[in-house]
Order: sequence, then structure tokens, then C-alpha cells
Amino acid sequence: LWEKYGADESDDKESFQKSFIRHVTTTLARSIYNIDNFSAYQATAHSVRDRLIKRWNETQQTHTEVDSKRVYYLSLEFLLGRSLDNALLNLGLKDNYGGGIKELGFTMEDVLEQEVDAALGNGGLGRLAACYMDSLATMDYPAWGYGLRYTYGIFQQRLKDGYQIEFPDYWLNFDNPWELPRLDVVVDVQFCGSVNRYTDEEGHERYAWEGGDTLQAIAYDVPIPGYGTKNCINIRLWSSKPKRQFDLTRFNEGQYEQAVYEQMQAENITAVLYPNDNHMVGKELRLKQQYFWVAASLFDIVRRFKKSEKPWSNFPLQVAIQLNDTHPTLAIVELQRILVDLEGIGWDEAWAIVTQTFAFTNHTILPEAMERWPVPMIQYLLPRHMQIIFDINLFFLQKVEKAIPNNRDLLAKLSIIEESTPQFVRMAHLAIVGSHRVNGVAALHSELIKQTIFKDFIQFYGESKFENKTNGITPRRWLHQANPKLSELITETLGSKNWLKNLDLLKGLKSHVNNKDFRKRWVAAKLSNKVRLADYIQKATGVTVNSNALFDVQVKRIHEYKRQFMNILGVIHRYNTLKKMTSEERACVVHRVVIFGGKAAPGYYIAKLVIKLINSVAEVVNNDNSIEDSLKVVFIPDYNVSVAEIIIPASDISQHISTAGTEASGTSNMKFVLNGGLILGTVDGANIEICEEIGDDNIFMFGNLAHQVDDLRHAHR
Ligand code: 26V
Repeated sequence: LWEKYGADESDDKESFQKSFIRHVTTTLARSIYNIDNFSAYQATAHSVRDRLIKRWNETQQTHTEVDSKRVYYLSLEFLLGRSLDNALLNLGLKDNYGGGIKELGFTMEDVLEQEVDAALGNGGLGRLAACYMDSLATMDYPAWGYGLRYTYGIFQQRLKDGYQIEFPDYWLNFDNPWELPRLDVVVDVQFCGSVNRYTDEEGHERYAWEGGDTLQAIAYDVPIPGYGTKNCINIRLWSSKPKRQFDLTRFNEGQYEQAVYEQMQAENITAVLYPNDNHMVGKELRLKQQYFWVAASLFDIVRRFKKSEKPWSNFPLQVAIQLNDTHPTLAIVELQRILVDLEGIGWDEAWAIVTQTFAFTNHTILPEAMERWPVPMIQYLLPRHMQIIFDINLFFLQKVEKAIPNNRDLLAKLSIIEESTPQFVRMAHLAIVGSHRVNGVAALHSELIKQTIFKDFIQFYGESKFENKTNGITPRRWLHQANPKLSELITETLGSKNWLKNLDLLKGLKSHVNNKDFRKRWVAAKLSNKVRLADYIQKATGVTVNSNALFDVQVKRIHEYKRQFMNILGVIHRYNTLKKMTSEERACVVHRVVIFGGKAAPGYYIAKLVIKLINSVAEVVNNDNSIEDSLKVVFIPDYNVSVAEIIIPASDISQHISTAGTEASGTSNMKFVLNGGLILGTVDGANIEICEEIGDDNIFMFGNLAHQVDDLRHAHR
């Protein structure tokens, strides 16, 4: 039918130009003779969107027909960045579209620049989710992501007098061509109310959760195209809406404010992403976000399963749900509730289904990041869930008691409930008990969780439940897209683009390292990336830097454990040393540009002070003519995915210098290495495995080992 009636969506230049002009005149309702770069972006995006939707539809139809097991990635954060360039490359449209847009009087660079980042995440955890979606699509998995469609993403960072100030990221200000509103996919989500016990027709004791408030979750689908495949998967983001229609009676009675207030309360739930990274804040709204998202997603997953009319025992054969940190842990409780309360399945049978379905990824061992929610808060918002959590805990502790009798201390340590006043629910404990696998995100981290935060669980479960899955990144965005010159050189040298789907093939470059022409082009690619970054620095900070200097980069969220403070102290030392040198001595020193970037959580006082310190040091160093060009310091504001795409390919050395044992993995370390940068790092997270892969000629490791840190901390008190 598409062949006969559908629009022409071929991939050639002329078809693109036709669809471009059609979108300018109809979708944007503008005259083709009077459009700016932004309209050109919108028309291009809509043209790509049409092609994406077609692939997306075909993929979903195929997955429905085949009905194979699906993998669901539940993540409160998806740090996607821009979509247009990525879609053009993954769909293989870049060249034809680039040529087509040029003939229409635009440049692809200008057009790509118009897009605002989708920044629905804080840092590593959210970007990991985005990279995994790209890889799942590329490897042809029938995968889904589930998240929230925040109205405001991570705040925009600006600098005033060297201090960070935050601005709201109202990213949906203009239309978003990368989402498909599914106004027909609506799920009711209940809060508060009460639990009533009753006896069903078969004489079984049952529980009903009744009353309270009901909100609606509306689905917005974000297509994720794989590279070099037709597979195009989906991230379903939920947006909250009030269920009731605008209260006209109240409105007519003059209670306008009250009527609008309810509307606003409901919409509040998905209004804003919490801007903390590695730090838990016990805000009720955050818990509401978590349940709202979990309830809508599980309803959707269960509805899809039920369509195939398979028995419930098949659920774990059809459904794998991966929990991205403890944020979606209530999904465990919600599935148990659906099975027991709504489907009438016995507790034990239901629990077996639940535990075979879920797996849990831990992303940090920092105690301040561990999620704990007050029991009274859960009791109020989710009374039935609180009962179920107590029951899960009771049955779990009974099993522990049976396996390891008379050990009250162990029971207290393993308990899902923390016996303080008030009591708290330990979400990590609930996630472990409700999952069949638990993983850390790098080899060291996966060992450390067994020795520290989850140590007591090993006594009961043994080691086999805990495993390692070292993080990864997508080479499509972080090399092919961000560093086209190097990507082209690699493809030419290896003779094919297969490395983009199988990174092991990069080993083939080894035999070319002494080839003069290869080396020349490698260096030329790096230099052009540095020129691009120097231009950006000039634009963003007003500081002029020399592209021939060594670029020394530390870009990541600002946090004490990441030790930007130590780096800037090092810079001060370097400056003082340069000041003491004669100009002849200075002439022998490699010129260096030290580049910082990263956001501090708005309430994190010390982190914000570190930003101010970096800017104050930059002010002194950059205005001191006596050291000439030998040292420059810049803080690039508003570090985000798009800025990372400019910075990372331009780095000579990047710093990953967390206190050993604190950075679970790190993922930017992998991106820098992939772009031929050297690493200065501590023996922490994925640095260790990267070192094994690239060899210690390409990485400078220093500092204490994780097991020494605790002793040192105590010794120096
Ligand atoms: C996130 C949030 C978000 C806002 C509200 C409170 C809260 C509390 C805890 C967390 C967990 C953050 C954990 C995290 O981001 N870990 C990072 O995960 C990366 C991907 O695995 C890893 O590379 C980083 O080393 C690790 O710090």
C-alpha cells in the first residue's frame, strides 16, 4: 500500500529536496523564499522524521508478529543530546542530505547547530542509557526504553562573576520533531486512598486499593534508529495530565484558582528533572515521579504481554526488565501487586515471576546516593505498596533465618526496612531481593559492591547473583559523528565501515602506526578538532587559545570525589612554577590549555565554590602577560552532550582522577580514548580496564589503590 499511496521517501537527494520543500510550505506554513536556518533545520528534521517513522512502524509490526522476548530498560534519565546528525548517519542519509541542503542555499553545519539538546539526564547514568539504546537498536534487539518526558531538562549553566547560575531548560519551547505524541496511549495512575480487605468468590483473602487521586500518563514515543539496520526502537516517555476535565462548576462558582490548581498539581509530576548527581534528596515529588513512571510503564508492558495470550508463567520468558539504579525499584512491588491483587495469582507463584523478570544495575557506592524513603511517606502515597514491601521483607527474612539461624544482627543488616524513627525503606535492598541478577558497572566497582555495600547479601545468596557488566559507549556518536575526519581515516585504512559495529576491528590499525601518511592524517585530524574547539572557546568564553598548545581536559559533573579541586591546585602550582622561570626556561615548556567544564548541583555549595575558584584562577593566569602563552585556563560553560562532542575529539590529555574506589565506572574516559587522547587517571572505575586494553604507554596512572584509601583516611584524621 505504501508503494502505491505513500509519499516518496527514497533516500536520494531529489527526494529529500522535495520533502524539504513540502515541509516548509505545509508543516511550517512558510514561504520557501523566506526561511532562516532554524526553519531549514525544522524542514530537514521533519523529512528525516518521516523516514524514521516508517522504519519505526515496520520494526514494531515485526516485533509484534515475531513476539520474541523483549528487553525493557527503565531509566529516569535519557541524556540523548541532539538527534538530527545521529539519525542522518545511522540511516545513511548524511551525504545525500548534505548535498541537497547545500543546493538549497544552506550548510549542513549551520542547520545541525539549530537543534536544542534533549537533556533529560544529569551525567553518566543518563548518557549510558542513551548509548545503550543506540547499541540495542544497532544490534537488532527488540528493546524499549521507558522514562519521563520532563518539561524542563537539566538546567542551563551560565557564569556570572565566575559563579554558576542556573536557568531553566525549557527545551520544548519550539516543536520537537523527535517525539510522536501518542494521545491514544493513556494510563491511569493512582495515588493515596486506602486498602480494603475482602474475600473473593473462591473464598480467598484479597486486597483492594481504593479511592485517592487518579492522574493520567500520556505516552510520547521517541524513535531510536540503529546504525546500518532497519531496526528502529522506541523510548516511551510519559507526561502527566489531570484525569478530570477542567472543573467547570467550580469555575462558574468563581473558584477559578482552585480549579486551575488541581490541573497544575497533576502536571507538576513530570515538570522537572531533579538536578542531583550521586546525591539523594528525599523529596515527595521525586517519589511521586518514580511511581507515576513505574506504574504507567508496567501497565504498558503487561498489556503488551497479555495481547499474546500466553500463560503468566511465560512472563519472564517474554519480558526482561532492567532497572537503571534503584530509581525504578517500585516496579518490583507494582508487578507483584498486579499479579496478586489484580490477576489473583498466589503470592509465591507471583514472586517467582517477579524475581525472574527483574535485574538491577548499581551505579554508585557513595552512601549519600543510596535511596531510602520514609515508610510514612510511602504509606500515605502508596498504602498497598507499603503492605507488599513489608510482606516481601517478612518472607525474605524468614528465608534468611531458615538458612542462617539465630543471627539477629544479620537480619537487621539485610532487612529492607531500616529500623529508625521513622522507619525507612532501603531501595537497594528491595532491588536486590526482587531481582535475579545484580550488576556493577566496571570490574573494580563490581568487586567493591560485594565487599562493601552489599557484603551481607553474599552470606545469604552467595556470589553468583552479583556480576559485572562494564559500561560501554556508542562509537557511532562518539567517534563517527563527533570526529568525522578520524572516522574517515579509520574506514579508509581498514577498508570498510564494519568497525562501527564491531570495535574489535580497530586492532587492524596497529599495523599502520608507522605509516607516515597515516600518522600525518591522524595528527591533522586532531589539529582540526583543536581548531574547532579553540573557535568554540573563543565564542563561549572570550578567551583566545592557541590550537598548537597541549589541551588538558577535565569535563564532568563537579563533585568532591571527582577532585576538580586537586586539578586546579595543580594548575596554581604550575602557574607559580612558570612565574619563577626565566623566559629561556619557559621556552622549553610545552604550552598548555587547561580546560574545565561541568555542572554543579544547584544546592551543592562546595562544588559551586570550586567553579568560582577555577574561574578566579583563570582570570589571574589568562591576564598575566609575563607567562605569555605558556598557560591558559578556561571554564567552558553549560557542558552538555553537544559541547562534549566538540571537546572530546580535541583533547590531548584528559583527567579522570577520582579518589580510588569512588567513580563506579566513568564513561567519558572511554570516549576520550576512542578519539586518540591520552588519559591521566587514578586506579579507579573503568580506567583500570581501559589501561589493560590500550597499554600503559597511553595512560598515566597515579595514586593509591582503592583498598588503601580507607586506611589513609583514618590515619590522617
Ligand atoms: C541519581 C540521582 C538523580 C537525582 C536525584 C537523586 C539521585 C540519587 C542517586 C543517583 C544515582 C547516581 C549514580 C550515578 O550517576 N552513577 C554514575 O553512573 C555512571 C554510569 O554507570 C558511571 O559511569 C559513573 O561512574 C557513576 O558515578
